[in-house]
Amino acid sequence: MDTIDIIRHFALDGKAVEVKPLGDGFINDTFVVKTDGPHKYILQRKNKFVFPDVPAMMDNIVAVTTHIKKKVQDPLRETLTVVPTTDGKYYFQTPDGEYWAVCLFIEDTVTNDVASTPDMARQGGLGIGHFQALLADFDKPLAEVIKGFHNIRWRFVQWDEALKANKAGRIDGLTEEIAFIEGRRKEMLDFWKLVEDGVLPMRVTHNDTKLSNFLFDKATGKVLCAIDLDTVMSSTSLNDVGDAIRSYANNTVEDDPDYSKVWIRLDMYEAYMDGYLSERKATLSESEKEWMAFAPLYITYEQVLRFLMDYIDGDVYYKIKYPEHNLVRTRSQMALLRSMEDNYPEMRKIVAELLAKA
Ligand code: GN1
Ligand code: MG
Repeated sequence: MDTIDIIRHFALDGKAVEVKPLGDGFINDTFVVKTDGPHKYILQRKNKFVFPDVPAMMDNIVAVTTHIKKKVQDPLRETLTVVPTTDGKYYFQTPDGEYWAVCLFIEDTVTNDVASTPDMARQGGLGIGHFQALLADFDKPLAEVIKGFHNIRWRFVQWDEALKANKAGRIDGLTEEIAFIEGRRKEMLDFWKLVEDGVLPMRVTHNDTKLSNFLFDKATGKVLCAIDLDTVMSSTSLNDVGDAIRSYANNTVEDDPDYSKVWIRLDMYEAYMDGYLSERKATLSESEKEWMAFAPLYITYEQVLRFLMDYIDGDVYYKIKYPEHNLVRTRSQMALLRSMEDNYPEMRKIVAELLAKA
């Protein structure tokens, strides 16, 4: 089915006149829809390989955005608005089994791939801090849309299987990368055990907090809202911080093939944490404060594992732009993790100082 035929199944205000591809997400296919009415819309084909239960995922998104809308001044701009189909569902399924969903296009906004200034990083910290704060009293159960998404114990189950299967026959050339993963296995499992044991609390989290998943207001440069709510689930709020730092505080893009350009910028880290903690400081537990600085190391490690595992599996999960893309992503994120490890004492100090600040 053509995208223009698909969009006709949604309850738009006006008639769709043009559907054009937008951006280059790794997971879904995204289009912007022009109409003869007052709004533009975002049409997405949701990746059913990544999201095995799209209806449950859409229910999560509607529940969370409905909650946020009750609390903000401008409910059409400060969170996503899911647009139902003409028969009242939050997705449309084509005869070939693909799932499509629509939300309002939020005008006069920009997204960024790399934080260009510490103030942008501070805005990002405010953005996710605010998102988590708005959802602090959300008490409905959320579906686990991707099993064990940021659960490293589950990732190791997948990893061990991937190594054993060696589907793409690539393992022989990966001695250094595999040793990198294995050498840190215990440290990462020890961290995750804190979540499993309830030492670190479960909260509503976004789970994909890279910079490009936030809209910034074009006029003010201030963060407006979190988008890409596909992975909203219960997890530790630390993961949202960790994943954000992985993108905001990287000196370059996540797949830069020039690894000498990859390092963690502490000015960006400090600014991000300043924004985040200003929203969340009062409600964080002692254990969350204690482990806050470790979060970027954990998530960057997980990302190394996921990119490398996909390379080993033959590039089945992430979209790639060239044959070695997943390996370059792996190595680039390895360089980032090394830089975080070198700077970990400094990161702890920054968090402690910000927490001590009135
Ligand atoms: C994917 O959906 P997108 O492209 O924003 C991935 C994230 C990774 C990210 C790496 C559902 O994010 O977990 O961190 O790529 N999302 C999913 O850029 O796997
Ligand atoms: Mg995403």
